[in-house]
Amino acid sequence: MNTLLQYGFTDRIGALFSFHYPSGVHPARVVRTDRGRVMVATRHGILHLDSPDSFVTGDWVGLEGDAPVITGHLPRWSLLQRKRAHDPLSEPQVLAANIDLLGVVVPLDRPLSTNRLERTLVAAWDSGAVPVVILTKADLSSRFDGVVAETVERARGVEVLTTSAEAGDGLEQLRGRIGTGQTLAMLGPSGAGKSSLINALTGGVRQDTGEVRASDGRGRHTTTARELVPLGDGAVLMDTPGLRGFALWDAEEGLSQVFGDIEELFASCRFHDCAHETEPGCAVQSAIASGDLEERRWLSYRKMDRELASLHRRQNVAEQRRQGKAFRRTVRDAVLAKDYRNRFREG
Ligand SMILES: Nc1nc2c(ncn2[C@@H]2O[C@H](COP(=O)(O)OP(=O)(O)OP(=O)(O)O)[C@@H](O)[C@H]2O)c(=O)[nH]1
Ligand SMILES: [Mg+2]
Ligand SMILES: [Zn+2]
Repeated sequence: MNTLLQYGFTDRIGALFSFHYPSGVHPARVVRTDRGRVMVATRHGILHLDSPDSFVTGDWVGLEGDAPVITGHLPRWSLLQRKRAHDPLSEPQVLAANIDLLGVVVPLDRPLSTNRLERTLVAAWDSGAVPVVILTKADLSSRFDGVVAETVERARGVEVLTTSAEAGDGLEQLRGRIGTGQTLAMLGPSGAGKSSLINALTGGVRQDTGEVRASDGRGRHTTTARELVPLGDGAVLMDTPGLRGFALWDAEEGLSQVFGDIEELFASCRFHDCAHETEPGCAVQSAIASGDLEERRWLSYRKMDRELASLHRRQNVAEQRRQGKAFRRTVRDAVLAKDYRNRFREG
């Protein structure tokens, strides 16, 4: 099997390339990026190229020339992105492209972090990929009672697969979920066992793994780059560094996917502009009071909703500032032009 097929090339991708590029442009896929360098899979093997930072792991790119350069990428059918920590307004950080399945990895060697699970599911749905929850370290599941059941309940209909890289459990099922030409990216906290699972699935020691710290059970951020790993048969995995947090970027659709039941309640509030706090006839507050809606879940929704609202407010302010500057520049140019014309007339 040629290298490109191993990295998920299919007839469909071939057709997209013929549609978007003239002949003479060769298809390739970004396997990994490293500040100004990219590693790409081509029909003839792996290449390391210099490139601007506009390409991300998973991209299908066009190569041109004898000393090949990347000339562009195919439209992305899924995109995982988040808000940058220190540069909140300009651009999101794009983590990965063209993922079909997003594995939300939940380790069974620690208590479940419900908020993290919900937030990751919001981002996963929003990317355009289909989320699947992957429980890892099933051999340690007796350490904390009820995490499996709790995860299934919290995942609300998203498929949950249970695995153990150590004992070899659930590997077949997971492998069976990734079809030819499909890519599954693993997303989860450091030390969750993402790289170990990839090694178990490929039957090698391709990805470095690291012990969790004895003191608090957290990982050591062993994996440092997003990287595609072929499984053979054209199924592809993406290993990613453990996430500390995940600040959302324009993720309203993902939020509606995960919390659709809450958003449906809004229509039943007495006032159409209900803030769902102390208003009489608030459907949200009455659902909490009757036990139909868990207060923790409502607070989790509200936190993410406010985060997105504040992002948009700041984006709008930045946009207005930008437009104001452009307007002032136009006025100034017009004044200068008039001034010039007048002088010309006088002269
Ligand atoms: N008992 C047990 N330990 C596991 C299993 N999978 C992984 N581990 C251990 O968990 C630790 C962390 O595993 P990694 O695969 O490095 O975790 P990771 O999610 O890739 O972590 P980062 O790269 O830091 O994000 C290692 O010590 C693994 O040996 C498992 O199924 N069972
Ligand atoms: Mg890792
Ligand atoms: Zn209300």
